[in-house]
Formats: sequence, structure tokens, C-alpha cells
Amino acid sequence: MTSVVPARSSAELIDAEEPVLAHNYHPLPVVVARAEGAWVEDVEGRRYLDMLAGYSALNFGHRHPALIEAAHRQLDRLTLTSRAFHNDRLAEFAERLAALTGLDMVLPMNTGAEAVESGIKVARKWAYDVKGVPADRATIVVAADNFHGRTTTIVGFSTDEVARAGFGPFTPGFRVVPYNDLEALEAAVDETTAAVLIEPIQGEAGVVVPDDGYLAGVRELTRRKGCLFVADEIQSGLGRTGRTLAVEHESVVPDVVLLGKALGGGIVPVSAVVARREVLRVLHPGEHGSTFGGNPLAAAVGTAVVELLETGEFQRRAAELGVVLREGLAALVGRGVVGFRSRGLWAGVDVDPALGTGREVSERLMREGLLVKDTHGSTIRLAPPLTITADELRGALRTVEKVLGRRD
Ligand code: IF1
Repeated sequence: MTSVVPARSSAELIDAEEPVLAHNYHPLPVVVARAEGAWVEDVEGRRYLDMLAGYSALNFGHRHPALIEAAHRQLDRLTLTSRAFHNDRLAEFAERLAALTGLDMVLPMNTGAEAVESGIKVARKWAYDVKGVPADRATIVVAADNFHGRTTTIVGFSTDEVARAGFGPFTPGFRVVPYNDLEALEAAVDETTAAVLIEPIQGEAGVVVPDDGYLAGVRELTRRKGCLFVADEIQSGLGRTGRTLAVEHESVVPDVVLLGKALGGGIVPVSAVVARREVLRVLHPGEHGSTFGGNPLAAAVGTAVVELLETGEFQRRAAELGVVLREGLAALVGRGVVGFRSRGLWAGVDVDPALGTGREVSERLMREGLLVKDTHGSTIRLAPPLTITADELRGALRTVEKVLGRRD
């Protein structure tokens, strides 16, 4: 019989975490207890509009009915077999996810970082088995200000000192070039290069949208030089920018697409490497794996997510409401906003540092019922669920205007 802990207040729960929970985060002082759609509610019943949406893991809102129903249905049948056996959910998930992305094969994993690590391993193996790069000589070119996850290999090629310090030594074989710079990329790619790994839009860097033509340039350069274009769409993908994948804004099809976050519907961790058959077929039995990768619960929820995206409804909403977001932010430039970048329902907003740090502004917005997250300095990120209504979005913009208009 589990002991029933008496209900504790937000403040008591925050205090209770301190001695027992690793301090690898500095959360806003809000304790969420329930949520539905674009709204969350704290322990005391205060409601907030969620403009972070789990860093794009909640594209379909909190507890989307179709996704919860798919999860409940699968929970009552089968949740895990390991890949030692087949399960009756995985084929359909892989078929529909491959079709959604316009690629051929799927390697199902769990977290985004696992998809990135798997993408790195597959690209290297492709370089050795297909391209003919000498053993252990493969290089992968990445962009400065990247964010691809938190494993030792991934932080090893990060340019964020906070993400790296204290975690060395790091994995060799990575070259860093400035983002949005095709000349630098041209110079870095040589006969040892297995892949170019980039975010089509850099999320953590502050929603950095590259110049038109950059993604098409990466596609042309990698094809001409015989290496793979690996697009990390873990945050930019699955409807966020107004298209299924952000690369579609330039009609580009990468060799490999990495997916995560919203692929699990905000319910279970689901990620995947989706690629051309020539790439993923370099993997043979026993060479890679995961206890939970491709589990039937994940596959059932992932299939329900793909089904939502097959309608095009969420991509359309993100594109249409992205115009409302963009116009609303443009009206704030010079009135507390010094600049912004946006694509679809995703924006990085540079707040006038005189008004405070991103964290201070986030706390003020929280007190006004809006949940956002700062990235670096005075930049805040806006990424609401794609289910947000136009009225809710306009209300959020009015709250931002109100908070930025005050110099308290
Ligand atoms: C945290 C940042 C965002 C990602 C891209 C891979 C991953 C991520 C483009 C790894 C994850 C998350 C991690 C999360 C906060 C969030 C984040 F602030 F950390 F940088 F979104 F910008 N590729 N991003 O954005 O996926 O292993 O986390 O499932 O708290 O660390 P993951």
C-alpha cells in the first residue's frame, strides 16, 4: 500500500525537490498539476497559456483526445516486447512515417539525442561501407550554435561552453562551421566527410532561420561532394513551421531526417531516424538497438501522431496562425522588442535588455498567466501548441505587449 502523501502546495513541492532532485534545471516557480489543449493549471488551480509546448513536444496540445485514446487502447493490449520479437504495431508506424517524410526506411528510437546518436553512427557506417572512407577516418560537419542533445558525443561538438565544461574527453571526428554559411561548409567538406548535420532552423540558438537558399545549397553541396545531408527536425519538424518538415520551405529532401519530441504526442518518448534505403540498410542484426525503441505503445501513439499530420490540418494552422504571430510581433518592434525571427508558430523574440533578462521577462509573463522559456540572454522562445486558437494567440500577444510595455 503506497503511503498517501498529504497534498502539498506549489511552494512546498518546490522546496521538497531541492534536497532530492539534481539541480540541472532552474524551472520557473510554477508547479503544473493538470493540462488540456493549450492550457495548464498549477497545484492551486491557477491557469496558464502554454507558449512553450514542451519545446515543441506538445504540437498537438496537452492530451489530444485522439492520442490519449490511442494510448489507452494500446495500454489495454500490449506495451513492450523488446525487438527480440515482432509486435503488431511497428510495421504500420514505419510505413506511415516513411510516407509522411517522403523517405524509405525508419530506425525507431526513444529520445531526440538517441536519434541524433543513431544518425551519427549510421552516417559513419555508410561512409565506411558505401562511400569507402578509410576505417575510423569519417568526419561529420556541424554548425556553430547547434543544439542536438546532451550526450557526451553531442555536447562534444557543441559551441556552448556551459553544455561542454566538465564532460570531456569528447568524441573526435566533428568539424564546426558557422551556420548559414555555404562557403565555410564547402571548405569543411572533403573526401572523409560522412555527413553534414544541421538543424533546418536552429532552435536553442534562438529560432535562427537561415537565408533562403541555404538549405537548398546544403542539399546541392552534399550531393555534389558525395556525403549525406542529415536534417535534425526534432524541434523544427512535425508541423511546427507550417510544413510537415522545415526543409520543405525550400523543397529540399535530405538523405536522413531525425525526428523526436512531438512524434510521441507529448505522451511517450518516441524518436526516429528516417532515411533513404541506401543509408539505413548499412545496419545489420546486432549492430545497433534499444530496449524500448519501436515498442508497441510508442508505435501506436506515433501512428496516431502521423495520422493527425496526414490531414495537413496542423501544418495549415501553423502557417495561418504564424501570420498572426508574425504581425503581432512586428507591431512590438521598438516597443520592448528589438528584433524577432519566426516561421510558422515558432518565434525567437529578442527583448530590449533594458527591460530585463529573458528569465526576468519569462517570470513577469508567468505572473500574467503566460508560460514561455528564455533561451540565451534576453531572447524568449514562443512555440505554442498548434491547436492554439487565433483568439488565444492574440491574447498571448496582448500579454507580451503589456509586460514589455511596463518597466517595473
Ligand atoms: C532540455 C534546449 C530546445 C533539440 C534538437 C535534438 C534534441 C533537442 C534540435 C535532443 C532537444 C530540448 C532539450 C530540452 C530543452 C530543449 C531545447 F533548450 F535544450 F535546447 F528545444 F531548444 N535536436 N531540445 O531541440 O532531444 O534528447 O531532449 O529528446 O531540457 O534539455 P532530447
